[in-house]
Amino acid sequence: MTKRYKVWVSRPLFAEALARLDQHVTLDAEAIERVHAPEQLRERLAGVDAAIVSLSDRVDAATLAGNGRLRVIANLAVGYNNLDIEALTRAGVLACNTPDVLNETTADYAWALMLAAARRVGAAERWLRAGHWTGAMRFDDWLGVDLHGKTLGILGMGRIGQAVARRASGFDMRVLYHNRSRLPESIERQCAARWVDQATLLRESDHLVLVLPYTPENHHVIGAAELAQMKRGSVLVNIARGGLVDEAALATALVSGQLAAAGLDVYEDEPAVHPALLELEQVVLSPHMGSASADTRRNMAQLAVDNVLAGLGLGSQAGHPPTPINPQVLHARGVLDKA
Ligand code: 8YV
Repeated sequence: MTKRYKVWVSRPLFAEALARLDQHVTLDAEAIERVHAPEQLRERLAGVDAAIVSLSDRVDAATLAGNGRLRVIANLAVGYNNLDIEALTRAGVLACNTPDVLNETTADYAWALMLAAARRVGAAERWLRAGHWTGAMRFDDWLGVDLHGKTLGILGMGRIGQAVARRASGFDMRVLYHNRSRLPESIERQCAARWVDQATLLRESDHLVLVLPYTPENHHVIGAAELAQMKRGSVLVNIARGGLVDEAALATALVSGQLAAAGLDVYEDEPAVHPALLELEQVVLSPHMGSASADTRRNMAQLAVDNVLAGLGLGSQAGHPPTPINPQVLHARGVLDKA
Protein backbone atom coordinates (compact mmCIF):
# COMPACT_ATOMS: atom_id res chain seq x y z
CA MET A 1 0.00 0.00 0.00
CA THR A 2 1.34 3.43 -0.82
CA LYS A 3 1.15 5.66 2.18
CA ARG A 4 -0.31 8.94 1.20
CA TYR A 5 -0.23 10.82 4.47
CA LYS A 6 2.41 11.78 6.98
CA VAL A 7 1.65 11.97 10.71
CA TRP A 8 3.75 13.47 13.48
CA VAL A 9 3.40 12.31 17.09
CA SER A 10 4.81 14.96 19.38
CA ARG A 11 5.79 12.64 22.24
CA PRO A 12 6.69 8.98 22.78
CA LEU A 13 3.53 6.87 22.71
CA PHE A 14 2.58 3.24 23.38
CA ALA A 15 4.01 0.93 20.72
CA GLU A 16 0.65 -0.64 19.88
CA ALA A 17 -0.87 2.77 19.14
CA LEU A 18 2.05 3.74 16.91
CA ALA A 19 1.89 0.37 15.15
CA ARG A 20 -1.74 1.02 14.16
CA LEU A 21 -0.80 4.39 12.71
CA ASP A 22 2.20 2.90 10.97
CA GLN A 23 -0.03 0.51 9.02
CA HIS A 24 -1.69 3.42 7.25
CA VAL A 25 0.61 6.45 7.24
CA THR A 26 4.22 7.50 7.17
CA LEU A 27 4.99 8.00 10.80
CA ASP A 28 7.29 10.48 12.47
CA ALA A 29 7.08 9.85 16.21
CA GLU A 30 9.24 11.64 18.77
CA ALA A 31 11.41 9.19 20.65
CA ILE A 32 12.01 11.37 23.69
CA GLU A 33 9.75 13.51 25.83
CA ARG A 34 10.36 17.23 25.30
CA VAL A 35 8.63 20.57 25.20
CA HIS A 36 8.53 21.94 21.65
CA ALA A 37 9.24 25.63 21.24
CA PRO A 38 6.60 27.48 19.15
CA GLU A 39 8.90 27.71 16.12
CA GLN A 40 9.73 23.96 16.27
CA LEU A 41 6.07 23.12 16.56
CA ARG A 42 5.29 25.31 13.56
CA GLU A 43 7.96 23.57 11.51
CA ARG A 44 6.90 20.07 12.54
CA LEU A 45 3.25 20.74 11.73
CA ALA A 46 4.10 22.30 8.38
CA GLY A 47 5.42 19.01 7.09
CA VAL A 48 2.56 16.68 7.99
CA ASP A 49 -1.11 15.95 7.26
CA ALA A 50 -2.02 15.17 10.87
CA ALA A 51 -0.47 15.24 14.31
CA ILE A 52 -1.04 13.87 17.78
CA VAL A 53 -0.10 16.56 20.26
CA SER A 54 -0.38 17.07 23.99
CA LEU A 55 -1.08 19.83 26.46
CA SER A 56 2.39 21.37 26.31
CA ASP A 57 1.97 21.89 22.55
CA ARG A 58 0.18 25.20 22.03
CA VAL A 59 -1.40 25.30 18.58
CA ASP A 60 -2.74 28.71 17.59
CA ALA A 61 -2.99 31.01 14.56
CA ALA A 62 0.75 31.72 14.62
CA THR A 63 1.57 27.99 14.68
CA LEU A 64 -0.69 27.44 11.69
CA ALA A 65 0.39 30.48 9.64
CA GLY A 66 1.25 29.44 6.09
CA ASN A 67 0.40 25.78 6.78
CA GLY A 68 -1.68 24.56 3.86
CA ARG A 69 -1.16 20.86 4.54
CA LEU A 70 -2.30 20.04 8.08
CA ARG A 71 -5.76 18.47 8.28
CA VAL A 72 -6.09 16.88 11.72
CA ILE A 73 -4.81 17.70 15.21
CA ALA A 74 -5.58 15.04 17.81
CA ASN A 75 -5.03 16.19 21.38
CA LEU A 76 -3.91 13.55 23.88
CA ALA A 77 -6.20 15.03 26.51
CA VAL A 78 -9.84 15.77 27.10
CA GLY A 79 -9.07 19.41 27.98
CA TYR A 80 -7.97 21.45 25.00
CA ASN A 81 -7.01 24.85 26.35
CA ASN A 82 -3.71 24.39 24.45
CA LEU A 83 -5.62 24.53 21.16
CA ASP A 84 -7.05 27.68 19.60
CA ILE A 85 -10.16 26.02 18.18
CA GLU A 86 -11.26 29.14 16.29
CA ALA A 87 -7.89 29.37 14.55
CA LEU A 88 -7.94 25.65 13.72
CA THR A 89 -11.47 25.86 12.37
CA ARG A 90 -10.58 28.91 10.26
CA ALA A 91 -7.62 26.99 8.87
CA GLY A 92 -9.86 23.98 8.08
CA VAL A 93 -8.04 21.74 10.56
CA LEU A 94 -10.09 19.16 12.40
CA ALA A 95 -9.36 19.16 16.15
CA CYS A 96 -10.12 16.12 18.33
CA ASN A 97 -9.71 15.29 22.01
CA THR A 98 -9.99 12.21 24.26
CA PRO A 99 -13.19 12.54 26.29
CA ASP A 100 -14.94 9.80 28.25
CA VAL A 101 -12.18 7.16 28.22
CA LEU A 102 -10.60 8.91 31.20
CA ASN A 103 -13.69 9.86 33.25
CA GLU A 104 -13.61 7.07 35.80
CA THR A 105 -9.82 7.01 36.22
CA THR A 106 -9.69 10.76 36.74
CA ALA A 107 -12.61 10.62 39.18
CA ASP A 108 -10.79 7.89 41.13
CA TYR A 109 -7.81 10.20 41.34
CA ALA A 110 -9.89 13.11 42.62
CA TRP A 111 -10.81 10.85 45.52
CA ALA A 112 -7.20 9.79 46.00
CA LEU A 113 -6.21 13.44 46.39
CA MET A 114 -9.21 14.29 48.54
CA LEU A 115 -8.49 11.45 50.93
CA ALA A 116 -4.74 12.03 50.94
CA ALA A 117 -5.12 15.76 51.61
CA ALA A 118 -7.85 15.38 54.26
CA ARG A 119 -6.06 12.57 56.09
CA ARG A 120 -2.56 14.04 55.73
CA VAL A 121 -1.16 10.99 53.93
CA GLY A 122 1.69 12.85 52.18
CA ALA A 123 3.01 14.59 55.27
CA ALA A 124 2.69 11.45 57.40
CA GLU A 125 4.56 9.34 54.88
CA ARG A 126 7.38 11.88 54.60
CA TRP A 127 7.62 11.98 58.41
CA LEU A 128 7.76 8.20 58.68
CA ARG A 129 10.30 7.79 55.87
CA ALA A 130 12.46 10.44 57.51
CA GLY A 131 12.75 8.11 60.52
CA HIS A 132 10.76 10.26 62.96
CA TRP A 133 8.55 7.40 64.22
CA THR A 134 10.87 6.31 66.95
CA GLY A 135 8.63 6.09 70.00
CA ALA A 136 5.07 6.33 71.17
CA MET A 137 2.88 8.59 69.09
CA ARG A 138 0.59 11.11 70.73
CA PHE A 139 -3.12 10.26 70.60
CA ASP A 140 -3.79 13.64 69.04
CA ASP A 141 -1.07 13.39 66.39
CA TRP A 142 -1.96 13.36 62.71
CA LEU A 143 -5.54 14.49 63.19
CA GLY A 144 -7.19 14.99 59.82
CA VAL A 145 -10.57 15.95 58.44
CA ASP A 146 -13.30 13.34 57.91
CA LEU A 147 -14.91 12.80 54.55
CA HIS A 148 -17.77 10.51 55.51
CA GLY A 149 -20.92 12.32 56.45
CA LYS A 150 -19.57 15.68 55.20
CA THR A 151 -20.53 17.86 52.25
CA LEU A 152 -18.75 17.39 48.95
CA GLY A 153 -18.84 20.35 46.58
CA ILE A 154 -18.10 19.93 42.88
CA LEU A 155 -17.37 22.97 40.74
CA GLY A 156 -17.88 21.93 37.10
CA MET A 157 -20.26 19.05 36.63
CA GLY A 158 -19.30 17.50 33.30
CA ARG A 159 -18.73 13.80 32.90
CA ILE A 160 -15.74 13.66 35.27
CA GLY A 161 -17.58 15.74 37.87
CA GLN A 162 -20.50 13.34 37.67
CA ALA A 163 -18.19 10.35 38.14
CA VAL A 164 -16.71 12.06 41.22
CA ALA A 165 -20.23 12.63 42.57
CA ARG A 166 -21.35 9.03 42.07
CA ARG A 167 -18.50 7.79 44.25
CA ALA A 168 -19.66 9.94 47.18
CA SER A 169 -22.54 7.67 48.14
CA GLY A 170 -20.04 5.15 49.53
CA PHE A 171 -18.85 7.87 51.90
CA ASP A 172 -22.36 8.87 52.84
CA MET A 173 -21.68 12.44 51.76
CA ARG A 174 -24.12 15.17 50.77
CA VAL A 175 -23.19 16.32 47.25
CA LEU A 176 -23.65 19.86 45.99
CA TYR A 177 -22.51 21.10 42.61
CA HIS A 178 -22.28 24.28 40.65
CA ASN A 179 -22.22 24.39 36.89
CA ARG A 180 -23.21 27.14 34.45
CA SER A 181 -26.18 25.05 33.42
CA ARG A 182 -28.12 22.76 35.70
CA LEU A 183 -28.07 19.07 34.78
CA PRO A 184 -31.25 17.24 33.81
CA GLU A 185 -33.07 15.91 36.85
CA SER A 186 -32.42 12.30 35.86
CA ILE A 187 -28.64 12.86 36.01
CA GLU A 188 -28.91 14.80 39.26
CA ARG A 189 -30.75 11.83 40.68
CA GLN A 190 -28.11 9.35 39.43
CA CYS A 191 -25.39 11.46 41.02
CA ALA A 192 -27.46 12.25 44.11
CA ALA A 193 -26.26 15.83 43.64
CA ARG A 194 -28.02 19.16 44.09
CA TRP A 195 -27.32 22.32 42.05
CA VAL A 196 -26.50 25.41 44.11
CA ASP A 197 -25.09 28.82 43.19
CA GLN A 198 -21.35 29.29 43.48
CA ALA A 199 -21.53 31.26 46.73
CA THR A 200 -23.53 28.49 48.42
CA LEU A 201 -21.14 25.86 47.10
CA LEU A 202 -18.15 27.70 48.57
CA ARG A 203 -19.89 28.36 51.87
CA GLU A 204 -21.22 24.85 52.47
CA SER A 205 -18.59 22.46 51.08
CA ASP A 206 -16.26 20.66 53.47
CA HIS A 207 -14.38 19.29 50.46
CA LEU A 208 -14.42 21.23 47.21
CA VAL A 209 -13.25 19.60 43.98
CA LEU A 210 -12.54 21.61 40.82
CA VAL A 211 -13.41 19.75 37.62
CA LEU A 212 -14.18 22.54 35.19
CA PRO A 213 -12.53 23.33 31.87
CA TYR A 214 -10.08 26.22 31.86
CA THR A 215 -11.08 29.23 29.80
CA PRO A 216 -10.01 32.89 30.01
CA GLU A 217 -13.33 33.62 31.79
CA ASN A 218 -12.64 31.27 34.68
CA HIS A 219 -9.00 32.20 35.18
CA HIS A 220 -8.49 32.25 39.00
CA VAL A 221 -12.10 31.31 39.59
CA ILE A 222 -10.79 30.43 43.05
CA GLY A 223 -8.92 33.51 44.20
CA ALA A 224 -8.51 35.27 47.55
CA ALA A 225 -12.17 36.39 47.68
CA GLU A 226 -13.50 32.89 46.95
CA LEU A 227 -11.10 31.24 49.40
CA ALA A 228 -12.37 33.63 52.07
CA GLN A 229 -15.94 32.55 51.30
CA MET A 230 -15.09 28.86 51.78
CA LYS A 231 -15.90 27.06 55.00
CA ARG A 232 -13.13 27.44 57.55
CA GLY A 233 -11.08 24.24 57.78
CA SER A 234 -12.26 22.89 54.43
CA VAL A 235 -10.20 21.05 51.81
CA LEU A 236 -9.66 22.11 48.18
CA VAL A 237 -8.78 19.65 45.41
CA ASN A 238 -7.86 20.66 41.86
CA ILE A 239 -7.66 17.98 39.17
CA ALA A 240 -8.62 20.27 36.27
CA ARG A 241 -6.23 23.08 35.33
CA GLY A 242 -3.82 25.11 37.44
CA GLY A 243 -4.99 28.44 36.10
CA LEU A 244 -8.32 28.02 37.88
CA VAL A 245 -6.67 28.76 41.23
CA ASP A 246 -4.68 31.75 42.42
CA GLU A 247 -1.84 29.71 43.91
CA ALA A 248 -0.38 32.52 46.02
CA ALA A 249 -3.80 33.18 47.55
CA LEU A 250 -4.23 29.46 48.19
CA ALA A 251 -0.91 29.31 50.05
CA THR A 252 -2.01 32.25 52.20
CA ALA A 253 -5.35 30.58 52.97
CA LEU A 254 -3.56 27.38 54.00
CA VAL A 255 -1.09 29.19 56.24
CA SER A 256 -3.89 31.10 58.00
CA GLY A 257 -5.87 27.88 58.57
CA GLN A 258 -8.79 29.13 56.48
CA LEU A 259 -8.24 25.91 54.51
CA ALA A 260 -7.11 22.77 56.34
CA ALA A 261 -5.50 21.17 53.31
CA ALA A 262 -5.31 21.04 49.54
CA GLY A 263 -4.68 18.38 46.94
CA LEU A 264 -3.29 19.61 43.64
CA ASP A 265 -2.58 17.69 40.46
CA VAL A 266 -2.30 20.73 38.19
CA TYR A 267 -0.45 24.04 38.33
CA GLU A 268 -0.67 27.36 36.61
CA ASP A 269 2.84 27.25 35.22
CA GLU A 270 3.56 23.52 34.83
CA PRO A 271 5.99 22.02 35.50
CA ALA A 272 6.74 24.83 37.97
CA VAL A 273 4.93 24.68 41.30
CA HIS A 274 4.43 27.90 43.25
CA PRO A 275 7.28 27.98 45.80
CA ALA A 276 4.94 28.88 48.66
CA LEU A 277 2.97 25.66 48.06
CA LEU A 278 6.12 23.56 48.01
CA GLU A 279 6.82 24.78 51.55
CA LEU A 280 3.52 23.60 52.98
CA GLU A 281 3.12 20.14 54.52
CA GLN A 282 -0.67 20.35 54.27
CA VAL A 283 -0.68 20.30 50.46
CA VAL A 284 -0.55 17.04 48.54
CA LEU A 285 1.15 17.71 45.21
CA SER A 286 1.22 15.41 42.21
CA PRO A 287 2.56 15.91 38.68
CA HIS A 288 -0.61 16.12 36.53
CA MET A 289 -1.30 12.41 36.61
CA GLY A 290 -5.08 12.23 37.07
CA SER A 291 -5.63 10.13 33.95
CA ALA A 292 -2.49 8.06 34.42
CA SER A 293 -3.65 4.48 34.82
CA ALA A 294 -2.14 1.94 32.44
CA ASP A 295 -5.51 1.12 30.86
CA THR A 296 -6.69 4.69 30.50
CA ARG A 297 -3.50 6.13 29.04
CA ARG A 298 -3.54 3.28 26.50
CA ASN A 299 -7.18 4.00 25.69
CA MET A 300 -6.42 7.70 25.28
CA ALA A 301 -3.62 6.91 22.84
CA GLN A 302 -5.86 4.57 20.82
CA LEU A 303 -8.61 7.17 20.70
CA ALA A 304 -6.16 9.77 19.40
CA VAL A 305 -5.09 7.28 16.71
CA ASP A 306 -8.74 6.60 15.81
CA ASN A 307 -9.28 10.33 15.43
CA VAL A 308 -6.25 10.81 13.21
CA LEU A 309 -7.04 7.87 10.94
CA ALA A 310 -10.74 8.69 10.62
CA GLY A 311 -10.00 12.40 10.16
CA LEU A 312 -7.71 11.55 7.27
CA GLY A 313 -10.37 9.29 5.78
CA LEU A 314 -8.51 6.08 6.64
CA GLY A 315 -9.33 2.90 8.55
CA SER A 316 -12.63 1.42 9.65
CA GLN A 317 -14.10 4.72 10.87
CA ALA A 318 -12.99 6.73 7.82
CA GLY A 319 -14.72 10.08 7.74
CA HIS A 320 -16.24 9.66 11.22
CA PRO A 321 -13.68 10.61 13.85
CA PRO A 322 -15.11 9.46 17.17
CA THR A 323 -14.48 12.62 19.19
CA PRO A 324 -14.16 15.77 17.08
CA ILE A 325 -14.17 19.19 18.76
CA ASN A 326 -14.99 21.18 15.61
CA PRO A 327 -16.93 18.69 13.45
CA GLN A 328 -18.05 21.51 11.16
CA VAL A 329 -14.60 21.30 9.60
CA LEU A 330 -15.42 17.81 8.30
CA HIS A 331 -18.08 19.29 6.07
CA ALA A 332 -16.06 22.30 5.03
CA ARG A 333 -12.85 22.66 3.02
CA GLY A 334 -11.90 19.16 1.93
CA VAL A 335 -10.76 17.42 5.13
CA LEU A 336 -12.25 14.33 3.62
CA ASP A 337 -12.50 14.94 -0.09
CA LYS A 338 -8.90 13.86 -0.52
CA ALA A 339 -9.70 10.49 1.03
C1 8YV B 1 -3.55 14.87 30.26
C2 8YV B 1 -5.53 16.02 31.07
O1 8YV B 1 -4.03 14.56 29.00
O2 8YV B 1 -7.01 14.97 29.59
C3 8YV B 1 -6.67 16.02 30.14
O3 8YV B 1 -7.25 17.10 29.93
O4 8YV B 1 -5.26 17.00 31.67
C4 8YV B 1 -4.70 14.79 31.23
O5 8YV B 1 -5.41 13.63 31.07
C5 8YV B 1 -2.47 13.93 30.59
O6 8YV B 1 -1.87 14.39 31.73
C6 8YV B 1 -1.44 13.80 29.49
O7 8YV B 1 -0.64 14.92 29.39
